Amino acid sequence: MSDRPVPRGPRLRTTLTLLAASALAGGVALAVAPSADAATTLGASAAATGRYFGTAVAANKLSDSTYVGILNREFNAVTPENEMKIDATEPQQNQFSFTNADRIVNHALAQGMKVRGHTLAWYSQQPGWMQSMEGSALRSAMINHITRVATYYRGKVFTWDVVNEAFADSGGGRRDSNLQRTGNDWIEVAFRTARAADPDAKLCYNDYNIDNWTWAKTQGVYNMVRDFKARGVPIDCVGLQSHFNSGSPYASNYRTTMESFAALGVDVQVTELDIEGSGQTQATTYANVVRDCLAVPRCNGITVWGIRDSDSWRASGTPLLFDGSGNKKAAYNSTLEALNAGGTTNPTTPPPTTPPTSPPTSPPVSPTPPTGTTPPPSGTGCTAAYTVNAWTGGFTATVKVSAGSAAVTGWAATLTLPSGSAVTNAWNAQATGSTGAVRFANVSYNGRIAAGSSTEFGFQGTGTPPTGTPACAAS
Ligand code: G2I
Repeated sequence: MSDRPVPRGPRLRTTLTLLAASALAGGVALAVAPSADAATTLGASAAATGRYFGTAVAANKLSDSTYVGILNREFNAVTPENEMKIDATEPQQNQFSFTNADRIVNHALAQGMKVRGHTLAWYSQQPGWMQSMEGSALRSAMINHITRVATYYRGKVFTWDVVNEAFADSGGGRRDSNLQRTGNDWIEVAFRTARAADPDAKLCYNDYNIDNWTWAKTQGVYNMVRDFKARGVPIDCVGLQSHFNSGSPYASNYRTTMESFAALGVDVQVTELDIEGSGQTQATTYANVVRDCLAVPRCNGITVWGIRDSDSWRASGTPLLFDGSGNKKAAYNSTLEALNAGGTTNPTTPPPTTPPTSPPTSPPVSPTPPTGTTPPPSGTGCTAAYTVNAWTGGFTATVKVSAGSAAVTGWAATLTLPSGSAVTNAWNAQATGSTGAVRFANVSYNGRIAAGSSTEFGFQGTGTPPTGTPACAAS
């Protein structure tokens, strides 16, 4: 038993005791025995306030029994450290590789852990083919990448880092990159594309050095999020990476940063926590971070960027909670103690598609229901169903092409755009025309659809989207 006061509400863990069959017969089914024991693992303790405590995981360490032992015991969320990055998931254009990411996702889901997806759009870790792209081709490739990866992990990833590290280290403005040079709207297009691909995932902007409220970079990101919320761009969350060291130390205004973002109507997550140092100094800083998150209801959880010091990208700074042998450090104990002290409850956050509390100044962007029809169970040929995600001045659309009772070996869907609108790019289909009636034909790898099966393609456009059911012709 703990000598702490018995906590209230969700801190009160209960033990359900099934009584003897005779008691059941007498109508007393269950006895609820309160237990005030402090949780003994990071994940269980965080869960008591509705939060998660996660770690970055590397697929090639899943064969290390010490590593996996700590992972399974302590954590209830994971972030693939490198395996969902663009170079890992799309090494050749339009050839997707999910093997290593799936190893982590499957392990996590089998253990009942949540998965944070990291990351869909980033200036770094781009595959060679993307590094050499620019302009509308790159914009189109980004949209395709986000669509394909977020669609693949729909239902498995609870939060995506949609855009990573898009702000410059100083000055509060954007970082130059090939993505930035496609146009300042690339970030909002990335978020809209991610929302269309996975309407249920929480969508985050993630960055480092946005922990200190007084820094220009923090203010730059804050202003972007405020603008996005005002215009109805679908952003749900800000990820504070929180890589702390002497050059970027933890500051006591960290809680102010969290509260300020939360006040804009987004959640905050501590996404890549590590704190260089050792001993009690490091332990105190870890506890401060935990207390700040627990004080802010919209702080969903904390992820540390690795398990043992030897697993860290900054191993020489010994910034994690376990030493190289897997022993708990002082920082582990202070973290668990701070979690066990409790705090505000993180409410079960509403699904991202819930309308915002204050109406955006531009039309809502939640995906509209498909206007097409579900393919009939019988009949040859093909049918097409259409989902659109529109904002002022543009849209992305997804079209599901389904075969009837016979396989098709080729298809084309036609949509008519309103006057003034134009298709700017398409993925998984070849567009003919860009205004008026636009025909989207299959590409080499998706022409064949088995009987009763379907495939999807997408396109992006300017102006207002087409309405009505696309016409579908099979060949
Ligand atoms: O740099 C620390 C983090 C900053 N925020 C974004 C995170 O995604 C980033 O993580 C680090 C990983 O911890 C490193 O493991 O990102 C680095 C760059 O993507 C990762 O390093 C890379 C090396 O650069 C590659 O040479 C190596 O092949 O790790 C790869 C896999 O070990």
